[in-house]
Amino acid sequence: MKLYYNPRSRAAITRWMLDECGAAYDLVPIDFEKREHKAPEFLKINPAGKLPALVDGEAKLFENAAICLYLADKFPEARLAPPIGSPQRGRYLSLMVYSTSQLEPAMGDHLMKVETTPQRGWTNFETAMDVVEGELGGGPYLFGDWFTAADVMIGSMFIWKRLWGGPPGRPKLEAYVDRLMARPHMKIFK
Ligand SMILES: N[C@@H](CCC(=O)N[C@@H](CS)C(=O)NCC(=O)O)C(=O)O
Repeated sequence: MKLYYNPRSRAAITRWMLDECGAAYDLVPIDFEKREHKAPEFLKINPAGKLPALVDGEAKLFENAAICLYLADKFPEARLAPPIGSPQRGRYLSLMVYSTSQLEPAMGDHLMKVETTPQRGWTNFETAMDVVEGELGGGPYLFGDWFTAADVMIGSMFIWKRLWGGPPGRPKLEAYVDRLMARPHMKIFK
């Protein structure tokens, strides 16, 4: 597999996921300054011209949530996803999509100090944090003791927020970030 990569990008999330899977992969550096992510060859892999992008043989993938879903299913031995047919699968899929469709834009609004209007399709960040705290329950992860790809996707958002700077957030979510950052494969933005 080839991960098109820049350490200062969301491709760090994919790299973390690949390492949690125990996958073998090569990094293909992409230089944003040189606009390599807009080059015709790269657009054949990700037509949106963004990182991350992953190539696995004939398969070309973009969007972190899709890539993490793909990897979790490709490496079942890593036990990073409830299998198809298991009762937890629906909640897992929902959390994976929630991470990019609601949590990420809500956090983006918050960090950029932009008002969140419900017509856009996502909630404000306070509500998103309520949702994640509720889903975490007693933790330590979103599925109790079981670390899954949903923790990679949802947790990455809060890791990113911490790295962005600013005052610490809610204690329960900060403790979650501490646990995630202590994982041996956590290279995100390091
Ligand atoms: N929703 C996408 C977001 C991808 C994204 O915005 N990537 C940024 C880097 S973090 C990028 O490539 N920006 C360069 C650009 O848009 O020109 C995902 O999660 O994969």
